[in-house]
Amino acid sequence: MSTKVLIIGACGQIGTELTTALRNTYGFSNVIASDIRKSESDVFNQGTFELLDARDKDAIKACVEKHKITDVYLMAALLSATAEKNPDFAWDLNMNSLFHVLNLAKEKVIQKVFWPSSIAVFGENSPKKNTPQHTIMEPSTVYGISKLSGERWCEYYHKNYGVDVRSIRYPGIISWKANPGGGTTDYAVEIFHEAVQKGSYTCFLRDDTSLPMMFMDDAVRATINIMKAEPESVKVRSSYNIAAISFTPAELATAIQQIIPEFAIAYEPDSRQKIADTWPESIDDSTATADWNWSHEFDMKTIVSEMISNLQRVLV
Ligand code: AKB
Repeated sequence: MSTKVLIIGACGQIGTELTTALRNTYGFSNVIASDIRKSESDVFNQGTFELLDARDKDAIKACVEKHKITDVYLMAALLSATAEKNPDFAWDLNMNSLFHVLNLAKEKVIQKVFWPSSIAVFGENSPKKNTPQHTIMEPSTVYGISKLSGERWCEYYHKNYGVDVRSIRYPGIISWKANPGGGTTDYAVEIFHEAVQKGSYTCFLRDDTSLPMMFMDDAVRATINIMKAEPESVKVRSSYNIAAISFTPAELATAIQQIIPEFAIAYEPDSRQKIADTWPESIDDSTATADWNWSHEFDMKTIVSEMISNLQRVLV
């Protein structure tokens, strides 16, 4: 059977670029983008788009049947900072959407599921540096708890019902095409916008807060590659650690100053600092490398120059 993709939550930061990459991989007519609202991005005027609430199983099923979908990428979620403000809604969205899609796969209505997890599954008792694939996981945020629970359910559905579900733990994702929303790592995108537009930025994390980060192109490639991997090489059915680089806001500011020397940064940590303090500084992704040949391509220097040159082109 040929691959026909539905992306749920396509208008978010990752979904927007994943939609383009999946269309390039499987063909325009084989990729359906959906979200609760259509964003202004041109990406969604170029192919089929459906309005879809990720919490509505009947609507997802109807959409899947209408378009003869084989693979679902479930990108809808409330991220770490927003989820703290609205725990009930975050739990409802993050968990029930996953159950709906896993159950459609269990019922053999769809063949394959991609569901993103996050470095937020780790907590203050996990090793901070080079956090291993398997370790203590005691998340203290609503988002982290929902992602760790989701991971356990993914593995359960795979082991008990044979569901082909695949997942990676995204670090903070840096991109210039669509904005992130509601995350703790969002500063690493905002900083570029303000550096280019205003020449200064007030960071909501402390200067020495080191977090794992990745350029969007690497994140999208990891997502497509794990979905294309042979089923037997995807040995971890909870979620894989993947990694690229780690830096602090101060290190990022210094790298930006190499290109924009007058750029100034100030620090006013807010409630997101408490979340960042419980997350890893760096991630060991050797299991993903061994199982499905994962490795990142973009380093700090390339990311900074890509971000600044593209934002100077589209914003100024
Ligand atoms: C967030 O900051 O909440 C997300 C994530 C790391 O999952 N970007």
